[in-house]
Amino acid sequence: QRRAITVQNLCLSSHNDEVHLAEEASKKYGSPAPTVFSKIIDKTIPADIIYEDNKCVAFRDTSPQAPVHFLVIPRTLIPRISDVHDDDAPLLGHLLVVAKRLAKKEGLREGYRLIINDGKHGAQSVYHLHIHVLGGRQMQWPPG
Ligand code: TR5
Repeated sequence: QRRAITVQNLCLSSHNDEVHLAEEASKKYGSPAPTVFSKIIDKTIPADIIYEDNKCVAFRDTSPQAPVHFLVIPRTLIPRISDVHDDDAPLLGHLLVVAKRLAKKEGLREGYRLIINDGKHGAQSVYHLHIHVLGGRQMQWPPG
């Protein structure tokens, strides 16, 4: 009983941290300052990059929420999915195809989940569009 409460509290606190982080990040939305993902793209900070081409980069999330958790991001800065234009469709399609290809390469044969968080209510914490790819365990529904 005691252990269950502790684990539940831990989950709750990590959930709240994520939401808090997202709230803080939303205040900086629109700022010209490069995000941490721009620095990963130009390699001024290190990341565990698993794929890159002329349109996108994929790297492992430093706070994995599943045995396999990586992000696929465009090289060009689109802050969030709600900012995309009609002519971004080929780029978005490319990101999805790359996500699918890498999921296969990572051995996610039983399925996986793709997530795009948008803005404050979507709990987005980095304002550089990214697709989360999570797999290697059973996902639950609905998400929190
Ligand atoms: O909440 P959203 O959807 O915006 O997701 C942002 C994701 O970026 C979170 O899952 C973070 O764990 C992840 N993240 C944050 C940083 C980071 C990262 N993944 C890889 N490498 C990272 N570096 C070097 N620095 C971060 N601040």
